[in-house]
Amino acid sequence: QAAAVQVTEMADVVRAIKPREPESHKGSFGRLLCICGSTGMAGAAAMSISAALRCGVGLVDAALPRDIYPVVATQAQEAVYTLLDILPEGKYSVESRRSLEKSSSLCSAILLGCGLGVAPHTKALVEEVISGSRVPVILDADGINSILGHIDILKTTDVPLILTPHPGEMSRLMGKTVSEIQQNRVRYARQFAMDYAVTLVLKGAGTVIAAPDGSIWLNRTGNAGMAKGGSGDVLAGMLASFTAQGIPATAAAAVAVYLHGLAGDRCAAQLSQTAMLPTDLIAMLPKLFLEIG
Ligand code: NPW
Ligand code: AMP
Ligand code: MG
Repeated sequence: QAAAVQVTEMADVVRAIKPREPESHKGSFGRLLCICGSTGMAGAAAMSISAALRCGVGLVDAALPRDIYPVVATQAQEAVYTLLDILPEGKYSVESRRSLEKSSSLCSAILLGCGLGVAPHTKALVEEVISGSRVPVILDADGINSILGHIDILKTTDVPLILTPHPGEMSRLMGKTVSEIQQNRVRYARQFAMDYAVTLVLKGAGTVIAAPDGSIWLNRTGNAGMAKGGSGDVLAGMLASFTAQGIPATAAAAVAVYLHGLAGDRCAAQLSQTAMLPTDLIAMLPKLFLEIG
């Protein structure tokens, strides 16, 4: 029997997003740990954190290298920060590891990988987080690049995992060419999701979301104005925010991808596909949430 294929609609978004009860407090909306950013890629951290904040999460705790903290914290003032120091021998300091453990023990979801780089110390951290997390993990960008060659690490955990590869990342994950992936997007997304029991978000025009049970969500929002560095970091932050708030993995992915694309369509109408920027997607989110009510 063929697994279900559905197109995400606004009604799915409205159903999934938790109303903010009058008596609620920041603890009611989850705590997201973002392990993102590296020297030279502060922007990926800033965009993912800002996007997460604009999607309603109660608190973002961002763990990042000390040298990029000033610029990121200026962009995202609402987050709290866990500063990481790397020792000359290429390992995190003992204090950094302790702080990371504390942050991990408090959070309700972890976003891992936007602009993280693929140095040995970050690769080792990615493995540890995947195997040791007690909360859902969203693996994007260098989080995905860090597990190439030992993808079976995904099978070492029972917590929900969500991977968000673009076609280039998917081709590396599956050992197929980009054109093979692009010609069989649903098939490869479903195969990977079922083989590794993860939610797989295969990005690009017509993003495909595959659930561990093989069911598929197709997305129809979005446009080529989003084909710019940083768009994926915004999506990852949005998805992680919804996951941290308790929306189940595959629904969170469908909702985030739909709203990310819708923000893109509104930006294109107001700013042009040529001039719109990934940060404009974040700035558009409040208008979308006003419409959702
Ligand atoms: P090409 O060039 O088309 O032949 P990478 P990345 C290939 C961070 N960022 N869509 C493509 O081949 C990210 O978070 C930081 C996309 C190319 O070789 C990551 O940590 C920013 N790619 C890190 O940079 C803003 C496709 O894939 C390769 C493709 C690296 O991420 C930018 C690109 O993938 C960025 O988000 C397709 N449809 N088809 C910041 N401001 O801090 C083929 N490719 O090498 O993983 O690079 O995505 O930029
Ligand atoms: P990344 O390559 O990680 O920065 O992610 C790019 C983001 O922009 C993904 O969410 C893509 O689905 C989206 N995107 C890029 N190009 C297009 C396009 N032509 N149409 C729709 N969405 C796109
Ligand atoms: Mg990306």
